[in-house]
Amino acid sequence: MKPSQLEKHPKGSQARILLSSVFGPYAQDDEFGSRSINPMELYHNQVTRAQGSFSLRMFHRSWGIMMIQQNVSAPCSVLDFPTREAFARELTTQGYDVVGISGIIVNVGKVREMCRMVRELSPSSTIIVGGHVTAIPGVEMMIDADHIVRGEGISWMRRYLGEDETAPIHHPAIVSGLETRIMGIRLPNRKGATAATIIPSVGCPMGCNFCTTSSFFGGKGKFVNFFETGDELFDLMCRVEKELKVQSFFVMDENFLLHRTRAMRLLERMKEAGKSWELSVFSSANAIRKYKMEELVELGVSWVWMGLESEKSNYSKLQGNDVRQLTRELREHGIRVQGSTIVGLEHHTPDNIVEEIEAAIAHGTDFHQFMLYTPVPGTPLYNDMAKEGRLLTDIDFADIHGQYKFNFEHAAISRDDSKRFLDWAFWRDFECNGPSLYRMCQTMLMGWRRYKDYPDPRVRERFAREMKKLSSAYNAALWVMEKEFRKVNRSVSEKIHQLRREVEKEFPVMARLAAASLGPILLLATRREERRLAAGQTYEPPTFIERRNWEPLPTGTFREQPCTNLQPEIA
Ligand code: B12
Ligand code: SF4
Repeated sequence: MKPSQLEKHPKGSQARILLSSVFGPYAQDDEFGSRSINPMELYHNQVTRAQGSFSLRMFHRSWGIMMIQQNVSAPCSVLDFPTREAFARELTTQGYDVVGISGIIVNVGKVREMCRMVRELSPSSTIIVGGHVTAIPGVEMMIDADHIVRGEGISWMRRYLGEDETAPIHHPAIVSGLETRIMGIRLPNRKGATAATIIPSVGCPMGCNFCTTSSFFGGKGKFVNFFETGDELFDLMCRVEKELKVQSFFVMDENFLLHRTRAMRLLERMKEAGKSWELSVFSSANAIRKYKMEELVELGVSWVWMGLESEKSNYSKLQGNDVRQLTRELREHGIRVQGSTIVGLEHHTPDNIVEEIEAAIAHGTDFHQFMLYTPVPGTPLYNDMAKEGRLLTDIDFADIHGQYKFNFEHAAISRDDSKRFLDWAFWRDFECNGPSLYRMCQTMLMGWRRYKDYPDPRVRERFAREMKKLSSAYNAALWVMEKEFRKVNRSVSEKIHQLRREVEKEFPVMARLAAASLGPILLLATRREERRLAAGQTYEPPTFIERRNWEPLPTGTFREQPCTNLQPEIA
């Protein structure tokens, strides 16, 4: 929806804006749509959730609203991961003209409640709702908002404030992950220790029919580029490198490697400037195949998230590729692979699904995401299923996210069984392949052995950096995993032992010392974490408030109101 002249805010760039994500706590079952199965975590939510204390735990900020804040000249606050109380306090103390709420489909109950709170606590504010939640057909009837913004939000907000929507995009310096935790140890939030997030574009032109990000930003053939060229990206990365003291970047682009000209220009610039950066990217297998392994390695690609859909499905990105071979090759070149497998495709039956999951697991990726085949509102798949009358109509939107049960009538698999197969897939991957941390160590060692004498010093430097971790803390972790995994799968424990020996062969003093001194401490922390998790421990992100172009209200202009009603009105 484009705001017309009439829809521009009367105060333009003088309007005081609040942009908020939905409120927590998240990892619990509640009436607003929080679900314990759906914590505000990437890995523990959908990748390593069966890995117990070895699961990688961390939070990611709400980048969409951070991007919007950075690209308007109006005074603007971002409130991330608020409690309801923090949201109410902000509404009653800062005199906002505009309140923007960002959510995805599972959050619709919270968005509704936040709109209700704004109407009550800040009645003169205009309410704007954006993000994937707006893809729900008929969302206008579910929430009380003044504007519902579908698709890209920076240009919409600029138009709404009467600003230049074609102005270049300013990318904030974003620390990718927060409060990282593994094996019972919370890693310090040290400057430079975590990658920076870079968002070159949104959407994906491939247009797979189930893909919500592709359809949200225009569907097949369409996407929105924030940074068109490798030069622009390079300049941005240099700035962020300086600001955050990072050499590692999480490139948040659904199919980064698809844009080969941009990626190759970035590589040229990196070479000229001697940048030994590492990049974590999302890419389809077809796009990866457009590069030689050495090109990927020189570009710094050290982690790739790639779909592994069944060879029997007809998602075109895999055709002609032997993805298992590709995975092996990537790992042999030191590139960690995060596979993504859809469980419950149309051709799956109780008779073939186990075999299909086993085939996915046999790729031997470092990480493995499993997701249920899910018609998500707004996608072509959803529309097709609706036409066929196969959508289950009594499913709460909070449960439509692919990590619980089917939201449609599957030809051969029941709803309850969909959950059983999904849970089993996560468990089976863990049981057969071991903790992801161990698999990462394997890949790192392969990369180091292959590239430690590589002619390009940038590449040697990158692998040497990884070895610092592998020869110290990670080797101690291997010692613990070897011990703890004996009770899960003896043969994997043996393999971890072998790997540890290999690491100790490469770094005899350092690695042995680390295992002997750090290992026992890590073992205690791991066991304590296991007990905590068994007792129901969950983790929540901290609340952030960040203000830009901000001027506090002159005293007396805005009277603080008490937050009268935090009691929800549940529809
Ligand atoms: C980072 C991320 C997360 C982070 C959390 C982020 C957060 N703080 O909320 C983590 C890892 C925790 C996470 C969790 C989940 N996520 Co998530 N996540 C993403 C991811 C990878 C990137 C989001 C992003 O920053 N994109 C880049 C920014 C620039 O785009 P954007 O957020 O869409 O914002 C733009 C517009 O939407 C719009 N906009 C957004 N907000 C607003 C607000 C206003 C006022 C306006 C005007 C405009 C506007 O403007 C922005 C700029 O153009 C996306 C995939 C993707 N590529 O987008 C999935 C995605 C958003 N997640 C998704 C899902 C389903 C989940 C989970 C349910 C897990 C799961 N089962 O998959 C959980 C839910 C967590 C919860 N309890 O709420 C889906 C949403 C599907 C849908 N249609 O609702 C996505 C699209 C992935 C996918 N393809 O399935 N996620
Ligand atoms: S290739 Fe991946 S990101 Fe692109 S449309 Fe298909 S599923 Fe979505």
